[in-house]
Amino acid sequence: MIDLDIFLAELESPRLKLAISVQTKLISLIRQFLLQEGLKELLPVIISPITDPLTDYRVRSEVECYGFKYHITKSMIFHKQLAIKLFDRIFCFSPNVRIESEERKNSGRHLIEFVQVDLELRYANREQVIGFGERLFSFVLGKIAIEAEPELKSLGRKLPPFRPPFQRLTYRQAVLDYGDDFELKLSADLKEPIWIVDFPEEAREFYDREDPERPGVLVDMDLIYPEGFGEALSGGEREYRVERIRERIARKGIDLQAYGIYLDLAAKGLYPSAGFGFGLERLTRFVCGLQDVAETRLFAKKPGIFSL
Ligand code: ASN
Repeated sequence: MIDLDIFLAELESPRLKLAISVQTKLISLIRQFLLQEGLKELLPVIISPITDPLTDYRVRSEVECYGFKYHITKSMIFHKQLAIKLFDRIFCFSPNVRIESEERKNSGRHLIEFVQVDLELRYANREQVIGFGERLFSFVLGKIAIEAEPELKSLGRKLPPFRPPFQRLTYRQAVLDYGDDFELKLSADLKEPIWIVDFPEEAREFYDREDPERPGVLVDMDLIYPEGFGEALSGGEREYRVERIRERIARKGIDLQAYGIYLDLAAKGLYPSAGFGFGLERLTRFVCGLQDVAETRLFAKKPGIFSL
């Protein structure tokens, strides 16, 4: 059952009003930066026969139309790889649905429906997208501190400085220093963001490119927010050669047929590329200094909780 009182209180919440006002400005700044950089904005794909496998490719929501089965987008990764055939640099404000485990209900960082700013750059390598991400975050965070000053003041938020280049830590080192679940502990120790690079193959999806010189190590990265806010951004270089993609899918134990359409398209040729995505609600949470990502949007859906 939906708790109508909680829902009605949300519609009168001054804090939510402030957060959404900041978010509106963030959306405008992100778009401004990306358009200035010459990226084309794609409209989001909501349903498709292919979507990101993520942790378990069988966990996905489906809709049936005209006898065809579509999946609700978990991320537009494959559409990004295809779209850069038309334009060399693209982005999208992409709504994603991910059926997270109920244990994540109170993580403060998970919503089953969220918006990801997702971008891809043809022929780019990791170094270039890291630089691009640093410029994007510095631009947006530098400007929002000024443009949303009244809202941030009312929320009692003082943003920490963002001075790129940010430090880097390998995944291996992060695990050695903080343990397997390093994200939050590391984040809590940080005063500035940090890049985590070189995820092992088993920690990521099949589309992140394997380093040819270091088998099992991927040419990818995450950006971690400081002050305990956790992951900001995730991305990397992509595997674009169909044989290697097929091998990686098989190594994951995924049924090749589930990605048949993607493999057939990849066989026609994909460009080398790199890109990343970042959650808009998580960015809003960080900028506003909020406890819970559910405080950044109306109709927020936490894992396991039925809501509007
Ligand atoms: N957007 C991410 C990327 O570009 C993929 C994801 O959301 N899982 O790598």
